[in-house]
Amino acid sequence: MQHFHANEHPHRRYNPLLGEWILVSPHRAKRPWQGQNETLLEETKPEYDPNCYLCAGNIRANGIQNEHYTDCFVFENDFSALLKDEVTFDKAPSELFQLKPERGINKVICFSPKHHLTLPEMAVDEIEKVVQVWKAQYLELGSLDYINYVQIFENKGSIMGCSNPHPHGQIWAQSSLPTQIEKTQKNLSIYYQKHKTSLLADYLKEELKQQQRIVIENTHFVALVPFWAIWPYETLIISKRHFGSIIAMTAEETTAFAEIIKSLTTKYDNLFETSFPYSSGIHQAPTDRIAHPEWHFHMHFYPPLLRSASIKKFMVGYEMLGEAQRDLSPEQSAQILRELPTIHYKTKNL
Ligand code: H2U
Repeated sequence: MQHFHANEHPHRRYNPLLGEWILVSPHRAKRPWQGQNETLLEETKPEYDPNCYLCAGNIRANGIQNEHYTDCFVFENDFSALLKDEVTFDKAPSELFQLKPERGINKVICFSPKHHLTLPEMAVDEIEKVVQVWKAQYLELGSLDYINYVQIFENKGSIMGCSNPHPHGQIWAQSSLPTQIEKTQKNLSIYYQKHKTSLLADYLKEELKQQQRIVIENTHFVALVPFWAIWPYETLIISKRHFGSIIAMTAEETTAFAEIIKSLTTKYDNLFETSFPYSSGIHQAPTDRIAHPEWHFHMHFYPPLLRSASIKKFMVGYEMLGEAQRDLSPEQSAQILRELPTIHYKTKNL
């Protein structure tokens, strides 16, 4: 009987943040591919697009004019998924048909007035301004009495369902903890009560010791492929210091956070020499006016691309019915990302 080797034998790994298992099949990474092969058109975009609803001074779908902004611009989503209005509700509780009203606010943040840029192509001080806006929004929305959680995220690329290439992200603030946050909070709390330490601080210490899944590191943050990653090039940015939310970040940490976002997303673009699509988002303490020593600031990047600018991983079949599965090991992905340059491919010959 062969002895188990994580690079050769199928195995399951545990995600301690969500309390879920994933299946890793490293022996399958070399299988031939005869499936979908989409072609991506990378057209050059103008710095200003008169037809873009996010460009400065342009008119949005509902007739409102955007400010003539010069760095970031925030507005309330004209097609919000959540509404601020309070409603009366007197439906009797039912075990199998549970329902409750949900209040919230949705905002859109333009990262830059320059239509043709994306985060990796922006300067660190420009990304830092985005981080400052995230801080201000977390504070402003989180201080509303009916807002208990603020989800900051970016959907990048049409393959992720993003409706416009103009650099932008979104914020959804709401009364309840969304499912992913509720699960994460439960697991962080159990760990904190047991060990009196932060789960992610302990995890990061071990990752820095093992040096197998680190992609990039600076004085205050580490970007790594988590041991339990499900997307081929999924990463997690973790703060080295244990703090619960973006408002606890010092000035130095804010700059370091902007720097690591730029370096990581540049590596992503360099991987297949394309504007790398992903959904990314910050996970941090709820704003429910309760102390949350268990929370540890982190940012997830979930990119779908698998083997080229056009071939993505599908979460289908067994993954919809059983559990998430990957072929390329997180260690192999981390090595590939680690070895990529932090100079953007579009600028290397300038
Ligand atoms: P996505 O590209 O990730 O879909 O985000 C764009 C958001 O912008 C989307 O939620 C909003 C959409 O509702 N939007 C406006 O608020 N005003 C507009 O004029 C068009 C789109």
